[in-house]
Amino acid sequence: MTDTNKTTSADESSSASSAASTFLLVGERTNITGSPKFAKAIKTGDWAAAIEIAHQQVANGANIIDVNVDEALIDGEATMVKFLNLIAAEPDITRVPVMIDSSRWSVLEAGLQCLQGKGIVNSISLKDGEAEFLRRARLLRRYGAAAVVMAFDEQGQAATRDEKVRICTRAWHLLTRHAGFPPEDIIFDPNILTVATGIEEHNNYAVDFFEATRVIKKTLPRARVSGGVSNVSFSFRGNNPVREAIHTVFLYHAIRAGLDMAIVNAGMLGNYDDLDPDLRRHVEDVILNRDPGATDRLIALADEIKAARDNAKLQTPNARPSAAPAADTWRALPVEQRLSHALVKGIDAHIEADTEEARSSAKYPRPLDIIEGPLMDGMRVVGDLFGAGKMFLPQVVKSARVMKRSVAYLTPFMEEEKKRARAAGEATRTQGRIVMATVKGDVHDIGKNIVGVVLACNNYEVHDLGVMVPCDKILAEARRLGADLIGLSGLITPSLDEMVHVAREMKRNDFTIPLLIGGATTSPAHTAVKIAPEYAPGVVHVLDASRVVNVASALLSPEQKPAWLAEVTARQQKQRDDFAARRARKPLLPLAEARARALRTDWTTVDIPRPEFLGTRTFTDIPLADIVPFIDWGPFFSAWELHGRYPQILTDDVVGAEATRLFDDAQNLLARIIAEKRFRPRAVIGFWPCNADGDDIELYTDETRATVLDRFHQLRQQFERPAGEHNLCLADFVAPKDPSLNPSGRLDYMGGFTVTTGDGVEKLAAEFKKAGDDYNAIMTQALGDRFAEALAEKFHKHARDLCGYGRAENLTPEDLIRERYRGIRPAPGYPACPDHTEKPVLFRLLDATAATGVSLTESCAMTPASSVSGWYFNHPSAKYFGVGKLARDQVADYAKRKAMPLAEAERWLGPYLDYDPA
Ligand code: B12
Repeated sequence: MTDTNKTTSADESSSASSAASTFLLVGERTNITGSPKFAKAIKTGDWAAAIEIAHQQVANGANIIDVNVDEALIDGEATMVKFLNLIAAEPDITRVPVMIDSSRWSVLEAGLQCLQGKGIVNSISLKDGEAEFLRRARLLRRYGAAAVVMAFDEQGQAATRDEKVRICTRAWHLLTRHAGFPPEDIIFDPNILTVATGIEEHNNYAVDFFEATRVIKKTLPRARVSGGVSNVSFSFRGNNPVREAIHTVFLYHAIRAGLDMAIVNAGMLGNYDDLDPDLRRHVEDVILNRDPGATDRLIALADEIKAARDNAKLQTPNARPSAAPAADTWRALPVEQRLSHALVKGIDAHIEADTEEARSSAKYPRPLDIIEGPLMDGMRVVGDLFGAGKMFLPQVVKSARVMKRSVAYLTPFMEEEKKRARAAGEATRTQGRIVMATVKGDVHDIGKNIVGVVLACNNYEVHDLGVMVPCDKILAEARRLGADLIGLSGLITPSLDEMVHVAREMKRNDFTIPLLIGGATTSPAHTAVKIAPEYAPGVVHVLDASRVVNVASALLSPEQKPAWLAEVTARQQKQRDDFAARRARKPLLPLAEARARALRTDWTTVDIPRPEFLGTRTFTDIPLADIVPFIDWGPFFSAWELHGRYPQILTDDVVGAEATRLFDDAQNLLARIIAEKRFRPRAVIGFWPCNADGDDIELYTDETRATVLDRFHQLRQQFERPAGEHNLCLADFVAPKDPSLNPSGRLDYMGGFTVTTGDGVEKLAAEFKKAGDDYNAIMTQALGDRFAEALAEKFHKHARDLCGYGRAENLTPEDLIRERYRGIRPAPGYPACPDHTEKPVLFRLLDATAATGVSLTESCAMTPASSVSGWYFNHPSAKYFGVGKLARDQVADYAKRKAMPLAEAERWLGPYLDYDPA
């Protein structure tokens, strides 16, 4: 399958060698047939609850969400359209592709018509014959969608290996030869069928699936394989521990057979290695159909497990599993194994003593031998476990800290060693050398730091040039150091343009090394469409830290590189073609028409609150402890690549233990930060009288409206909305100047804010870094970001109170985090207002730099990094939305309104343009 909009399954970082880390989970909770909660939300029209379920899916780590609204009493077409349109305005959800799932073609088509990015259709099959299959496939091509192809034909469902392979092969040939389907857009579902049913023919169903998958992956190039996993364990309904074990074991073998993705309830999955060995063996006997008695044995064990659980619940309802024995037995192992154990487990208590023991032993005459021997052996284990999804990011970073301490201990001896090695003409060996930087104008580097640690753990030599690094410096350093790779990072959209510039400069300066692209604002699509064409030797987007080692090793392996890069390049070409086709298919509304569809308010009756003060107020002495209750911990775990909802994540079967350890560490550091006042947050908020002037908002010096103080410029959605929905612009939430729209001429008020955790974040992170403690350095940055976001939430609450209506709120912290209140606080750069150049106006009005110490870079990033700035809108219907793509007419009009040269406006809005600027 080719790219979608942001997160994609087929990103360049995938590699056959790391099947587990590229495997995709398709969230099934937004499927009415499998989720009673979603069914209820849809049936009762509780859209907020339905959206929330989609949110949870993504937060729980789903890479794709399956949406199915098939129900006899529901208007499938209208419901699908409504739900897809609602989630289209939720940036956290639209990050992942949508799989439109229905047994009715009309529902699939209705869904496809309103998807913004590339969609996946679940499913088509040969059930109704070849002609119908091809007709549907060709239609899907027109929408550029990928298809799940069920292994069904005119005779029915394929159950055996041979049937599955025969039907999928026939479908593949038809699709590629007669429907123009790119093979990577074909996802076969060769039917996962229920095992252990007591019927002998069913015993081999899982093995049939694995074998069919193996053949399909081998003989039908670039096709993918998927399946619905819950089916396999239906015989054990009501016994979740056994079902989980079956899913886990099944996936373990299926992924090894080549399964690319699976529809699965992530909450019903465990870790293969952590399964009780006895249960695992019993399940494996069934799944691999090892002998005819396997089913009976598993049924007997399942009954025992169920009885034991029921019993335990009766006796100790709140019992938790007993903790692992306090095992210090590893201290008795030989020193190499102790070093390796310390690295893998992230224990630094004895690392210096153990390192010294190894160094002074006759076995390691050179300190370098210790690094290249036991330490690297340990780190290799860490790298492998992380790559295979068996170790989590915080553990990796802790391992790196142990490694660093050991290396720091050895450094003085190493210096001597290096001098000698150099004198003897020997080179020290690393996997490769990478120069990394956050590009000019951008300040954030937590993601880049994480990537640097993961690479260093895998024996890459990482030269991190920091943040706001100009192109010349990146290239000069890469030359000077003889880098094998350059890696760029960026958080905000203006950085994308800077990345294009770096690529061009690499070409102009005859570089030949590959360029890696990463950071929250980057995407495989943007990399393919805008950056890769500028630099032929290879531009590769890396989605996150778990993929970077595969990418780096493929690019630095002379054997692997040509074919690997050729595949990336081919995929990028396809992404460019899809991008062009999508544009042609979905023309935007002319600006005038979009404006005619603006949100209309009855301004004579709507409540317009007047804030308690006009002008600005600065807050400098904000107790840190007062901010803590406003922290949304969810993104904290995401930053560490632990996906799930807080607090449920702490007890999650798969990541719970690691999440709890991480959270405990965070609480300890937080306590220290608060006690030592290491963060010094500041905030400034302001309110101004205003009215909307078209899509602008005019601010006045006072309520007489005699003098215009300044104006904010806003953008409007131009994509086709379903009947009855509006093409929104933030200015719609402000009473207009135009008397025909606001006959009573009412004055409105809006607010603005800048908040920051302050420069203490970088200072403390630097201290940790200097001490070789990347774990706490990254932790500090992650906490700094949480404080910034929490400050924004806290001051929004204050702003709502100042406007009156906030005082009637009675919200829990969860309600605050879920934004269950009136009013919004969009920040320039967010989807409703993607233009970062509105920040200078806001800063001027708030005198934000003087008030908070936050300043703007040339790309309008804020420094210190842990800062947020935005607006307050009070309108009762104000909501977050995405403006989506912009047509030329609007950008020209916008540039004129801002008195900004068109080319400059186009540069700032680059990723949002629906056309190629002249
Ligand atoms: C947390 C967050 C913040 C935090 C901190 C940001 C941070 N950590 O960098 C705070 C609250 C401070 C913040 C502020 C702002 N944010 Co913000 N923020 C986010 C959020 C929700 C998560 C980002 C994050 O921390 N991810 C976790 C880290 C670890 O991941 P990462 O940085 O992506 O790094 C991983 C990969 O990208 C990759 N990678 C990264 N670098 C590199 C480098 C190389 C070489 C390689 C190979 C790989 C690689 O590996 C990393 C590890 O897995 C995103 C939305 C999202 N879901 O992405 C918005 C987002 C990034 N923010 C956004 C914006 C607009 C802002 C503000 C401008 C808003 C404002 N007006 O105040 C400010 C800007 C701050 C500033 N200093 O200028 C936009 C940016 C897009 C845009 N239109 O510009 C986003 C995408 C939200 C959105 N949907 O619009 N934000």
